[in-house]
Amino acid sequence: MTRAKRLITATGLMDNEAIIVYKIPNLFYLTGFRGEGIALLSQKQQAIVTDFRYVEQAEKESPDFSIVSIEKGQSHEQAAALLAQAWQVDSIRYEDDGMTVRDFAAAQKAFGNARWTPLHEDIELLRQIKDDREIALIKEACRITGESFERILPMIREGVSEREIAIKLEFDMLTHGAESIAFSTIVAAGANGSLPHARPGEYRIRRGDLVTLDFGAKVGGYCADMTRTVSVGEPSDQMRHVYETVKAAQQMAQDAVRAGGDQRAIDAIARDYIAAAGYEGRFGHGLGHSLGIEIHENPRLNAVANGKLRTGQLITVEPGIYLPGVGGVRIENSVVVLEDGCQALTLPTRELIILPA
Ligand SMILES: [Mn+2]
Repeated sequence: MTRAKRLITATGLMDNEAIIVYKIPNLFYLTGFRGEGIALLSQKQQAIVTDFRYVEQAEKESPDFSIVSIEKGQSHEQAAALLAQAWQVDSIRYEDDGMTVRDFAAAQKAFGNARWTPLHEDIELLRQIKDDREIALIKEACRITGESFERILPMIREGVSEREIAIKLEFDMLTHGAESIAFSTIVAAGANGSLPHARPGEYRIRRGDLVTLDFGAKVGGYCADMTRTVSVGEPSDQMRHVYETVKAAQQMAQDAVRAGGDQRAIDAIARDYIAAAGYEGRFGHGLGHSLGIEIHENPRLNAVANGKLRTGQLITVEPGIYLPGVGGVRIENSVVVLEDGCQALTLPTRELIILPA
């Protein structure tokens, strides 16, 4: 069954209803189309409304859909409304978390008296469980990401700037099979390591610095996400202790990931361990998030999560400890949830790598 058909079944769509899709990640997921436009899906017919620039591409990428090109002066909403009329659809389900107020007003106007019902997260719920093809793409993205990390290690040494490392890392991923990078690369050295989302800057590495690298490749529209922290020269006893604490927390939490695993309880495993080691309050973000077409997807592993993991979900396990003015450590694997455990797609070692200064 196609993904569009699965969505139609999952939402119990009636004959007089259609789903309108604006969000680009949802459009790609449901249709395979990687351009811009909107989709209209009914029980019997499915179309993509786009413009001249993308018609040929849409025909290639989405052979199961009729492709409608807007005419001069016509809006996407007007073209979609004509389809709805032809399909005898008078009730529309829409992404209440994804349309702008302006799009919504334009659509309501174009569709006349149609009834509008929010989808909530019906499409995102389907996206949570990855199929074999999606897992293969994420696995490949993770493989490239891990190999790029290992290849650029020799250039991480005293005197090199965070920015230079980020550029080399991205260049390496892009020249080894990544179609693009999944998100802005983070490289944070020395005291900058206490900023979980530091932007790589002109700071030059000094002997004894820990360097945190958080980055990912994108392949076939799917993201990888990995973090490692390495030491340039011998780290201080304090940062070595921080590292070993994060490593153990990461391992324990990852070992607890399985179908049926409670999302909040898994977060608590890492959080409680870090607090008990003397770093209470120094792990100020959630343990993990899902990923796929987008770098941050549901489900999450955090202190307010409510739910249990399911087979086929992707999740990151990324505890950290951040000491303002001193530095930080984060270790992150992306894993696939299995019936009785999980499989890490991030392969490089989690042991502390001490590079020659
Ligand atoms: Mn992450």
